[in-house]
Amino acid sequence: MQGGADDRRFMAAAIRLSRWNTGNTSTNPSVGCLVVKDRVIVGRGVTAVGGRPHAEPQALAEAGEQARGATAYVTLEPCSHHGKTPPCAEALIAYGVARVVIAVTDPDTRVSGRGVEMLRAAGIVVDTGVMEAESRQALAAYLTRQTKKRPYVILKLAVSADGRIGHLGSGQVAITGPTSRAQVHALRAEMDAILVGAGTAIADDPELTCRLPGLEQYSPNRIVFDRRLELPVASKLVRTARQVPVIAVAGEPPSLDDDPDEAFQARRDALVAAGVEVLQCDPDRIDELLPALATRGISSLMVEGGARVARAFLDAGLVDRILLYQGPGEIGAGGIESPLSATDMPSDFLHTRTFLYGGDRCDEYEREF
Ligand code: AOF
Ligand code: ZN
Repeated sequence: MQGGADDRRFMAAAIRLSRWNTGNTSTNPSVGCLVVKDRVIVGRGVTAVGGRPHAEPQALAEAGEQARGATAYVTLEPCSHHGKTPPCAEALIAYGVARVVIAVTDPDTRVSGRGVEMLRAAGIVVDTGVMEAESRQALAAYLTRQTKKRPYVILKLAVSADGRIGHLGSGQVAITGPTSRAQVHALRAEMDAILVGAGTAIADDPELTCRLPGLEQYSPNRIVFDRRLELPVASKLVRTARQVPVIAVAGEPPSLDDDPDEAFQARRDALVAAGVEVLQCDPDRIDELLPALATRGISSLMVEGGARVARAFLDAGLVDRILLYQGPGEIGAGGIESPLSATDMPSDFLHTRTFLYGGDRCDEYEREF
């Protein structure tokens, strides 16, 4: 483990600070920066909502003259490139910082090591790898998109006490209580996109937005696997498509023989006219869809339903974290079996945390990252 106790303590605080804007700086990561002088925090910065300004200039501005000779703790290597803002490494040099402690080096090809080089060339002491694992966790969406060219994927499932996730044809079933639901809405605000299958979208008519007061503007893009473009124009998703984007993932348009009335084209035109974006990509090719989403700037994706979609993501090995909510009630015969339970977790997932929300339980499982 790198760094002394003080370094780890301040880096832990910088990581906590970075979480403030997690999910709302995309495609930029939410980075935390603390400027520390004589063991006192004199400046704090977190990447602003929207991605700019970066963390360091904000922390330095707060520290002002006190930055001279101070130590800066940064959760990601300071940038060295002239992007939309000047390089943060230059700002650290200009303010006269004596030492920079970094958790994770930046895989962005415009940076990747050059930030550290710039600082060292200016005579600044640089230490890297302090609290690296914890910071990688906090930067998981950014790092996944940068290195795997796909979004970080969370699979969320809500399962009844008798192992079912809903009831065929009867719309939304309340499996978990209000505390869990509020927590899921808070998580939605941290995600760039949320995905459901057409079956769930049609049966449940969900809105998939974040409806917690004050967080509404952070609602994720909503994606529906809708091979035949059956999402009704009157659905809540389509009716709100101009406020919060909706992407319908359609399969190949049918040939004229299969679609003599050109009904598919008509449905496509109606959805597009209502503000829905139609993305043509075979819903069975998740391995092709995810890079296409990453190219559009989506770094994190929550898969919310239903059973088939969940199974497809699991089978493709394209899930990074599983949140398994369990409610106390039973659904009974005729309910849809959960595609997953605590006893049949894929072996590469580790049980990382348990949360108790009212009468519900939520178990988190993560793949080694
Ligand atoms: C930092 N501090 O707080 C963040 C950094 O588009 P630009 O010009 O804003 O650059 C985006 C890149 O900047 C991004 O890919 C990553 O390498 C870095 N993000 N760097 O020094 C920060 N958010
Ligand atoms: Zn920067």
